[in-house]
Amino acid sequence: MPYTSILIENRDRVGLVRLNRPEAMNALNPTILRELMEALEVFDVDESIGAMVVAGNEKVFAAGADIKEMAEASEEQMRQSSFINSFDRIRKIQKPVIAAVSGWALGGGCELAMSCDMIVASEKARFGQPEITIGVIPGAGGTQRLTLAVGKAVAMEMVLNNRALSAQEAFQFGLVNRVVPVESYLQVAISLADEIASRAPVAVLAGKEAVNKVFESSLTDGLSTEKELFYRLFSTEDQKEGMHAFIEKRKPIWKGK
Ligand code: CO8
Repeated sequence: MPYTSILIENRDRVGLVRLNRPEAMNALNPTILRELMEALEVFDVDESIGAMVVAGNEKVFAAGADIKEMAEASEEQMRQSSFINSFDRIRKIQKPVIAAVSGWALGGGCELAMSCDMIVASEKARFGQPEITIGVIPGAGGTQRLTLAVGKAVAMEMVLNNRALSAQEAFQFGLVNRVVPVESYLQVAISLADEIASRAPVAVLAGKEAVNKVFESSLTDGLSTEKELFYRLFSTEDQKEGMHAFIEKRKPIWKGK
């Protein structure tokens, strides 16, 4: 089925997904979320793709869940809807996903950016959790991921009092990886993804898995997962190739196994 709310592109080894509901500030409804997750899942199993970028446009990354479609929902309808649960599908993506954010990343849009592995922000990016202004709270990880990223003090202000962060503040608080001019933010994100895609593929997946483990476990469990993944890499050809290439002072040729 052709997508109606996203645009996808292959840029060499990078799979690019652009949210495309400009008339609604890229508000997230069940269709756009389903298409986004499907596209990421297709790229995830595509051997020609090593990393992905999720972007909006210069003015808006995504202005959150679609308020117009959600306004009349009952508690039961929200519980039964696959909407928020489908958001979780991004956690199963194994390859790195970079959010390229310009303009507003609000509510579910901020949560989507934070669900990615890295964020490249344009100078015009603004991050916020304005749900309190419409009588709710974040429902797709905003209270958890935001607090882990920026700390309790800033997260409380954002969630309880609609404080939005400029790109520079988000950088200072450790929410984003880099802040670049609007003209280049998408290209910078694609180049970063491309660079990662050129690295040892099995080790890239292991690195992502190990870093993400920190959000789900005690230090003891996390260290043990990391060690296990580290040991397993010694059964890959790429580990031998990488280390031999270093010793032989040449560039490694990765096989992805
Ligand atoms: N939902 C539906 N429509 C929206 C949304 C939205 N979140 N945001 C903007 N739009 C629509 C506007 O209604 C408007 O439509 P129309 O032209 O028909 O009136 C159009 O987009 C353009 O918007 P504005 O005229 O408001 O544009 P501005 O440039 O003046 O303002 C803002 C841009 C600041 C982004 C503003 O639109 C705004 O504040 N939007 C709402 C932001 C918000 O409150 N987001 C939180 C939503 S709740 C949420 O995300 C909960 C997450 C729970 C889990 C999510 C899982 C995915």
